[in-house]
Amino acid sequence: MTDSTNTNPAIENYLLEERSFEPSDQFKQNAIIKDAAIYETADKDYLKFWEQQANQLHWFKPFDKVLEWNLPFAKWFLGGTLNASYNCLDRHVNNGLKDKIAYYFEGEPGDKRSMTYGELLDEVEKFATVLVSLGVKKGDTVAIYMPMILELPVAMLACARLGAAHSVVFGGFSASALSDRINDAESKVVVTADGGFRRGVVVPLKDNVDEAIKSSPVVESVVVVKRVGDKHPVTMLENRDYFYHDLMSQVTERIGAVEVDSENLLFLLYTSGTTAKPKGIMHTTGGYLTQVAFTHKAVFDLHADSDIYWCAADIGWVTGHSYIVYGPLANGATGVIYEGTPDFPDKDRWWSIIEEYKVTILYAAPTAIRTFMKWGIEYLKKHDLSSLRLLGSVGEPINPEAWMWYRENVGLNKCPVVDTWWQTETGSIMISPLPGITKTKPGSATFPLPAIGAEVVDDTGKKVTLGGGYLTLTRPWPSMLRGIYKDPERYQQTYWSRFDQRYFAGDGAKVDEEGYLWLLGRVDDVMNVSGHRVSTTEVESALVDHSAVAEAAVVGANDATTGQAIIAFVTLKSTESASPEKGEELRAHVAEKIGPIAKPKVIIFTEDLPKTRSGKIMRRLLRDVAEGRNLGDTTTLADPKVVEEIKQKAALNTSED
Ligand code: 7RM
Repeated sequence: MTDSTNTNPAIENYLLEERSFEPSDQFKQNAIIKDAAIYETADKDYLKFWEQQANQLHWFKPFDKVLEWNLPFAKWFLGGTLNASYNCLDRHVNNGLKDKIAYYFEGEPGDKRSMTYGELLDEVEKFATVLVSLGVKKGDTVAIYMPMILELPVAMLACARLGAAHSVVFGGFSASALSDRINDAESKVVVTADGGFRRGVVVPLKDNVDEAIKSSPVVESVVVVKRVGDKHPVTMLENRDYFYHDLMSQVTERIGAVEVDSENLLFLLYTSGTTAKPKGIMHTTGGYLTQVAFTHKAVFDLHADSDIYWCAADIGWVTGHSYIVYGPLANGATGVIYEGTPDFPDKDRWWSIIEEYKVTILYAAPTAIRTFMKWGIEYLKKHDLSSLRLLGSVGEPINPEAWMWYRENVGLNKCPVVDTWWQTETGSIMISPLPGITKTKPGSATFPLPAIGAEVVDDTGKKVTLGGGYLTLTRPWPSMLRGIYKDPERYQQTYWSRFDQRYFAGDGAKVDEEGYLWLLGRVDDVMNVSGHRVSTTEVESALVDHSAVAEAAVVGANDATTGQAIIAFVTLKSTESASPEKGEELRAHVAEKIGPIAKPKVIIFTEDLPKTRSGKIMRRLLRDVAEGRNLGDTTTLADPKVVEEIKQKAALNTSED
């Protein structure tokens, strides 16, 4: 944890931010939560608060105990039984919402589709039957590797319906990353598609699955949704590979929701940590659903009968799990799902979607906002964005400039902006304004939500009331991770050992005079590139996996658009020589091992890497070197000057140990 102080001037600037915005009277009057007393009430008895929220769900059997807490192991709503898919679907259909739209789908090529709650339930019941016919049962883990199409939430909910866990692997991950996740979770069934569309090009998902299975013998069956069809034919292996539509057309039986324990595993989601091996984050049913439903309603001020809600994340990340699938469906919302990128066919695609579906709530990442700033407001001006009434941000710190731009140009100065801090591990939003109550400041996620304990502490674990330190969580919360799959030791070690009795989030934060929290980014070896978590160690091990590489050190350098950019310092084996082509080859190798998101933006070849006496790579120094260079230059460099530069700096910095 050597990088606890952030020297990025852009971040220092936002701590001087003095603008603030009160919710408008009109927004306040109609807000779902308008009484600030909720903070006090929740604080007085946080278990009672969560009990009340849990009781908004449908339980087959009511729980008899709210929390059992053996730090760091939590169990919520003990003795209760429920089903997540029942809560998201059957409950609404039984309450007269059968014909309400659950999702509007917009494919990248422009194809459109919508699904009502009734139709979604029907599809999920059928697919649950299909999964049973493939041998899936309660306790199993199904891998899902799909584009952003409606069959993705269908597959997730069908697993939940059976009490089986899903393990969704982001469609941008490579065959090798997919294989690792399949093996760790021991998934016998993989649900995928022939391909997905990205900027008009087919992403060959099924081909990647075929490749992954070569090193994942555990896989017995593959279900393939036809998405791209003739544009990219796939090979189907007999008695292993089945087309989704063929299996679905044979279904006559419908599977009812299986009653599961509150603590039954709902899903695994792999996330990058500080080592090369991604962690399988475990989320269970009752607590997770309780908190995603509450936060989705409270933070986005969801009026389910009139709002059109669009979370522009990918379901392959936790934001999509919680705020495209489980939160919105548990609340009976109408959502939009868009398959592709914001610049296809042109840079106004998002604004045209907002205009077309009359989107009222938009949830997006700062990196997207900064990209739109770069593209210019002419793309927004072409469209009517007046339907919007609330804007959310997630995934990384949002600089005040981007926050203001979002508020002024997308929100037309009338929409509250909620900057929401949370993690794969927290399952749902933890720090955020309540839009009908909180005075916001551009760049601050403001305060912990009701019932949440969040504090900044110094190096020794002492609470900081003004100034900077480490973000910690002081109380258990219902949607907290229940552990790391098959590795309880690592769970304890990663999150609960740095500070006594506190969850260590891995983020730096500052508290201002009014108690507002300002998140400053990671303090560990995790980079945040366009809102995606990438581990430096993971990229390093992908690089050294290449036969030409002797050693590699990877750092995240500040980047005006993507937040951080991946910069790799590489020492080649003595028989190899550095060249732009070699750099390209290494970048391609990383994409193959992990996925395109992990590709270094720049590779700097050096003869040596600066190390401490104990042999640790001096990353902070490398980051300084990287940030001192013109990183706009994406061509790979073989530059002897860098070595000199590193050496000189190292001479001044030998104390970093
Ligand atoms: C939801 C998500 C988690 C990491 C987290 C932070 C960073 C997320 C914000 C943020 C500042 C925010 N899950 N982060 N939200 N930093 N302000 N509003 O992104 O597991 O993929 O990443 O993302 O560093 O630890 S995640």
